[in-house]
Amino acid sequence: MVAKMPGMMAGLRVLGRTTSINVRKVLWAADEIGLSYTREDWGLPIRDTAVPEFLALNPNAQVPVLVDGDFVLWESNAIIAYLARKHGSPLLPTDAAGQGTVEQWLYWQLGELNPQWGYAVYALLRKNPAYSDAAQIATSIGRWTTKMQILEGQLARTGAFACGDAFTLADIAIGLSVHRWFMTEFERPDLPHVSRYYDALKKRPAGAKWMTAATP
Ligand SMILES: N[C@@H](CCC(=O)N[C@@H](CS)C(=O)NCC(=O)O)C(=O)O
Repeated sequence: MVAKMPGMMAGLRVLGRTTSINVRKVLWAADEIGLSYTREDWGLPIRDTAVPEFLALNPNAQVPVLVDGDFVLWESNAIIAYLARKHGSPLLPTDAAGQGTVEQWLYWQLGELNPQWGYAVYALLRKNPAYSDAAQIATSIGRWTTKMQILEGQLARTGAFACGDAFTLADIAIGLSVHRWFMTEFERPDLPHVSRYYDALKKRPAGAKWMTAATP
């Protein structure tokens, strides 16, 4: 399937299924920046990425991949940073400290927060019977909760978004993670700042568009 959007720029291609949390980061960022793009469905179960045509673009066989003319980029957070930088978007501040803070939370989202939920999400959201070990579910939830409490503390400090008063790229990546937290059925501890943040992100048109149910 190829989705077309009106906008300022021609020739930008996003490869990846819309059910992927990492593809959604790119689509949300492109929408916030106001970019035109075509999207091509890749990724299981829709279209296998382990084929030479796709592997030539990303040897990891993973989505998303961005193709911007002759330039190819993979890794979702690198892609959204590239788009913001290329188009001079305030989603990525230009001062070193501001940019460093956004990147800190982007790295944290991929390297610290995301790895914790795997087992719990396969078990409780995807209902995959291969993930039915109660002890491993509990461990995953415990580690995930510890990271979400770190986010809760940060949001209590800023009173607004992940990096301060302004919405940035970090909120796209973390917002989709927070969406996953709320989509997964378990007894969540009350994290009022995370709840308030989730509500604020859903009020953004692009947030409401990409924080939708199906993220298998
Ligand atoms: N670190 C990579 C992870 C990419 C990733 O895990 N992609 C998953 C979808 S969220 C994937 O390609 N899975 C295989 C498939 O969909 O066929 C990124 O952030 O872009």
